[in-house]
Amino acid sequence: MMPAEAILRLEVLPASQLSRLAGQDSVLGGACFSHPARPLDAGELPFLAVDMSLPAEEEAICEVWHSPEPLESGQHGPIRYRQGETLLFGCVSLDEAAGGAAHDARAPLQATTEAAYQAIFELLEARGYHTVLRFWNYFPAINRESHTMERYRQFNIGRQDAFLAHGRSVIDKVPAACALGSAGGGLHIAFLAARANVVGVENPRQLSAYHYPSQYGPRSPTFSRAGLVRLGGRDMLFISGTASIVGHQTLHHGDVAAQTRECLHNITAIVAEANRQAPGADFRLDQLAYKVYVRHAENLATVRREVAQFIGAPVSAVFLQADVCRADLMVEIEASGGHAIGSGQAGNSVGNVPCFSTVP
Ligand code: 3EB
Repeated sequence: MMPAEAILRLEVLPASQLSRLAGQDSVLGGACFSHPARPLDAGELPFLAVDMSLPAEEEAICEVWHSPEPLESGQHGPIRYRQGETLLFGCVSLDEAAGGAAHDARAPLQATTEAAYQAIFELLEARGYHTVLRFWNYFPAINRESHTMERYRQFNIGRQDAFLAHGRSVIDKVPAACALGSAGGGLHIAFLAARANVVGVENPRQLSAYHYPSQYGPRSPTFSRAGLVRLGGRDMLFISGTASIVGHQTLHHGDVAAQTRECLHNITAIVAEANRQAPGADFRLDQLAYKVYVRHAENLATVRREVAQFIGAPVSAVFLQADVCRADLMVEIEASGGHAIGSGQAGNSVGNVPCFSTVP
């Protein structure tokens, strides 16, 4: 007997192949990365087109989430989404210039972020999806100062205000996330939500980000180190962007190889913590799908080598060039596991994506 199809599958493929997905019923949505951002041929499917560079030899790539449940697409204000009975994927792209009225005291990015998150929470409340598994946040010039504050810090205020406005906790029970600098364009947010309970996983090596002291900004970032959820009989883990931070401090200034190893030590600790909280799950580093953001393109080969050496097995890994949310961070790594990985043609097991894999 064929094994039951996984309720959630991640596929990574060249953007040029996106059009062949338009007819596939299983597509929830996703994000495509290229520099400059390319217009997408995704029909009504919720896909982000993010302006982000790839390693020179690779063409534009897309991350595509699939689910075998019957799915329907919809739009709620600026948000495009697609949902089944269990899962909802949505995305929103907003022009910052549109954020805030002329007399608004808030910085435009703060106002736009708050508006985007308010719209997302309204949609989730209307559709009966109360759990977000994962947010992805991308906006340009993340480390640039404007309105007397670094833009990442402006973003943190807007995000937290929207959580508070919707009566959501800003500590403990918060979703996994990442926030990266894109090369241009507006504010892009994608999210994966579920009708299931998610457990926040913290990293014993790091202070929870929602408790960061005010030296990193007037509002702490609203995210958990990872989210753990059981869907379709399988435990799944969504690991937030993970950097070279121990406690709340950046380690290994200027040493990208050491920063990469520190990221992976942190991910190892998060995986151990997840396995402790879900004893049957047995998450393993070499079974996760990774996304690696490198600040300086010239460090890419070094980061690739460190990731390959640390994991010691071929894994699905997408490499992108992006600014990270602290000026002294040179690399950030996110990961997920427990869902199926790959094209779906070779069954539902976790597999490699050869053209994007790191081979030790
Ligand atoms: C850190 O650990 C690195 O603001 O959503 C990682 C993951 C980081 C998510 C976010 C920021 C975010 O603080 C930065």
